[in-house]
Amino acid sequence: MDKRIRAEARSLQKELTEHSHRYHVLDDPVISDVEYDRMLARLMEIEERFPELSTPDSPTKRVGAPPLDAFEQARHSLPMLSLDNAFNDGDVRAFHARIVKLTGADTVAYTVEPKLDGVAVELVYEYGLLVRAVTRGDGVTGEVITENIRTIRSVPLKLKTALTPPLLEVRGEIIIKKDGFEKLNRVRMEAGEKLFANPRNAAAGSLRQLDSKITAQRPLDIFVYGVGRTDGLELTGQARMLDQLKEFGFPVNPHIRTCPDVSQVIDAYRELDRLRGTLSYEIDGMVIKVDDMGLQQQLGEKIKSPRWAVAYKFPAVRETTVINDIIVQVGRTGTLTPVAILEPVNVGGVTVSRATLHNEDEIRRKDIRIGDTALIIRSGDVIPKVVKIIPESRTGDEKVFIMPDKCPVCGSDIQRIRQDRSHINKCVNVSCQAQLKERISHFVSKKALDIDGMGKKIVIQLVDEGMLRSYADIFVLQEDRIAALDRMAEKSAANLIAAVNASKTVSLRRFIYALGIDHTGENAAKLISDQFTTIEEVMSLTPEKLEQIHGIGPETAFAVCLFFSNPENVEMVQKILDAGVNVINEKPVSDSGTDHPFSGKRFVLTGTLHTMTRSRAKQQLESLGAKVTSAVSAKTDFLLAGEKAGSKLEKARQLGIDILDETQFLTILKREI
Ligand code: D41
Repeated sequence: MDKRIRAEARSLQKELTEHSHRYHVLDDPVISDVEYDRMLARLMEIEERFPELSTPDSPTKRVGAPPLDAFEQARHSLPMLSLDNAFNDGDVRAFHARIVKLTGADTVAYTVEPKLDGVAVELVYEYGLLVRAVTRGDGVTGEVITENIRTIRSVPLKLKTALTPPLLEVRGEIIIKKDGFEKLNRVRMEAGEKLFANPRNAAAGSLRQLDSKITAQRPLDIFVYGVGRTDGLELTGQARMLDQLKEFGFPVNPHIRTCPDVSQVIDAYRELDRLRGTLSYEIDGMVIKVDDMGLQQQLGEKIKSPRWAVAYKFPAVRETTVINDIIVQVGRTGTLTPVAILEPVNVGGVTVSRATLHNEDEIRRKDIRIGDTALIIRSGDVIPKVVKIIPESRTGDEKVFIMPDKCPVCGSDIQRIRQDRSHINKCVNVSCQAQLKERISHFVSKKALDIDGMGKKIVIQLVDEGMLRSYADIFVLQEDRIAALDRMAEKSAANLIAAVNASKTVSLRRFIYALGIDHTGENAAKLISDQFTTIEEVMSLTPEKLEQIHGIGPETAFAVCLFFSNPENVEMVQKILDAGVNVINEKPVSDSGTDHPFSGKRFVLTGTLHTMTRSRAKQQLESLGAKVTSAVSAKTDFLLAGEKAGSKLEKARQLGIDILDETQFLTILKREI
């Protein structure tokens, strides 16, 4: 190849990268769009003729890659924590007072940032190159969306620096600006496609595309706000870190300020609230962070959020509308909740047509009647609420709501139970179809067994058809019967069965959470699964033993024991296990020691697995300290061979490597540590 062609390609790559950064990050272009497009077209032509000249950070890589079959999962090397909320100045002063108390500092400087309403992601740069991008997911593991992220023009594919750090994990928020959102929805409307409810949903939907060529068409943007693991960087404070990230070429929000003390933080919040309407993107509050990283370290973190940061939310948005009806919903535990059916109204950019009314007492207290005009608030992602009615709008035709005395779904008796200072109404029939649908939906939800494709609608259909009477029925669903359901394509039936099978290996943490025990959410489930290894062990715990776990209160301890003291529940769990579900423990290597037979071993996975996906198997192995590689070599310790294993199995046999089938693998994986 001609040396001049190579030089031209390199020079175009460099210049286009610089111009793209000036345009998308600095908002300060120095050449015209036409000129940019001409240079890009020339570079594409060269790279097509000489593919060896196309580097991973070439600007031509932003147009999208071949579509994926599914997203891989990846574990964040440091968990992506969430933020506690503050709703008024008092909350912020209390946050500050706790920091002063815990650190003994006289004054604390804070860096404050607009809180963007988008999708949190982590971008991993190795030796300066973008190698991986992962969604926040549940904070521990997320989906690998590297190809989609590459299409975002303001994301650097390569760091702008001569002193490249070996590792930099950058965290930020992917957003769609207001004008881009409106244009996107206009185009969708013209094409007869479903509209996105708000910019955040549009951003999330765009990142969830398996075909990155579609993502490339969406007006996505990013602001970065922090780092995960780094190697080769000296970081001392939040503001200086953001400056460093800006120098590396990342977009950092221009409205970030450092405040010398908490009073200025509160001033900055007022200022940001005033500015809010003029911003080109949506924000829902301000994030306040202790600037000094030494102090941050000293303060540390709770299970899900750091002690050194808080989100000061903007007040909820309000709107008035008419209550057309009040219906009663039956929840997972049988609780009847009255819900207001509203004349649809736009509240802060979202169309609201329902609002919770909590319980009968609340309706009485607020004297809410069918036909009333009411004030509705919506704060962030919380369910809209009816604040009060507008008495001046009464005509006299409003109807008083009467709580039914039988369950509206199964007709069973309703029990009135005192709870705190009010009453709740409960359907006494544990096999009530409405409860069953809610329980199963919870059992298969993202944070529980995570059965993809088993949304609320499908669950309702399956229960109505009599195909689901208990959790265990999920695992014996038959593909042909599902395919025969209304509105169900053959392909989706097959996908659903595959997802059910993949969920058959589940961590103890997710399993406990999935059971939907009172007072036992994600947190409690994690705390319990950190202390115990098997579900059998958890089922036989006493309240005293549970209460010894730091973070588990008497209510949870009692609820868990009560749950397992019911023979029906024990039988229900046994049936799930009999249906082929493997509950395994995924303790991190650090607390489990290195005694597991798989720890430190090199694995290659091949073929189709039936009780989990390969990526889940990989996660499990890595959490035990094993290494998973793609090619079989003399260094490989084990080959995990699923169905239809091909050449890798052959090679492993030739090399005399230990081969495990799925059953053998699971037996060892589940071994107590
Ligand atoms: O703008 C944001 N949405 C934002 C989110 C921000 N400016 N800073 C953040 N800082 C953190 C910590 C302090 C935990 C590093 C965050 C988030 N977290 C966050 N985003 C989503 C979950 C948590």
